Amino acid sequence: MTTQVNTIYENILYDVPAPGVAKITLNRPDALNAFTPTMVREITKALQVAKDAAEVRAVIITGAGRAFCAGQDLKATPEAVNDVSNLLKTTYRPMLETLGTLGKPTLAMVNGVAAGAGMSLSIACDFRVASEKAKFVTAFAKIALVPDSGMIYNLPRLVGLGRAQELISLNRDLTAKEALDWGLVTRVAAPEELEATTMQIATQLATSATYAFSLTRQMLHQSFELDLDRVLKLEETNQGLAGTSADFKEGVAAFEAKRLPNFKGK
Ligand code: T3D
Repeated sequence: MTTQVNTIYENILYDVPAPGVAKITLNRPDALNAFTPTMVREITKALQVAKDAAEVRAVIITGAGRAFCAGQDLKATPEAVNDVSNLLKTTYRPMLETLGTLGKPTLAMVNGVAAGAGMSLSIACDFRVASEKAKFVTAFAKIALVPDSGMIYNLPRLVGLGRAQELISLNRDLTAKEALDWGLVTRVAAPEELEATTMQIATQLATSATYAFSLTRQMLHQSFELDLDRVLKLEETNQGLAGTSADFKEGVAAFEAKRLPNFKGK
């Protein structure tokens, strides 16, 4: 049963389409869901709502209509033209920080083109499930900007430096199939199967050991900056935390009883 919770938003929809799974839909289909400052603030707010809701244990971000998101709205955002740096600091940064510290798995359901900061948002999620019709376009070089919204952090981590450079500087389209081959997306689905495929993965994540997931995610991201000694220390600390969780007890009990675990994310 879908629970609609979208009355306070102008540019997005927020609903809970299945137990434990929240969905944020960028909802300016006539503008390919291009970001306005209002939309970016609303995504941040909806992410915070999902973070605070104990029953939500996975979050999907997608776009209405034929696009995922065309990046910053280049036609309708006077705020952006005046002070790009301040726009990033006051709108995009809080969105990316909230996403990065959500403590719950995030999935971009990439239904169509993801360009500029729209691509950045998709690669800031933990997983990407792409429609066969989706494509990824960095877009920044074409308008003489540098990548933003975390693209410089996330893209080389996902595809390596050479491929990141190619995508950014040559600004070539990356099809869904290529994105799968490059490890940028987790799964590609036919357009009519995109929702079901994404929901299946989201539901699996929402019933998994979410607390261990959030510790693991944090460790994976930190691992690029740490030497082996510090990684081993981090493992000792976080395994200490995971090892005292209710989910760990449940996991071991389920193993011994040869049944499926019933994880609560704690
Ligand atoms: O202030 C700041 O700018 C700082 C923040 C920066 C963050 C960023 O995201 S910068 C990057 C901004 N995004 C872009 O540069 C992408 C521009 N769009 C495109 O490259 C292409 O439109 C797409 C690859 C996204 C899609 O191509 P396609 O062929 O599927 O569609 P189209 O025909 O190009 O576009 C359809 C319509 O959407 C068209 O309007 P029209 O002519 O039918 O009235 C097009 O102008 C409009 N549109 C597409 N992207 C944007 C947009 N309108 C406003 N802003 C857009 N970003």
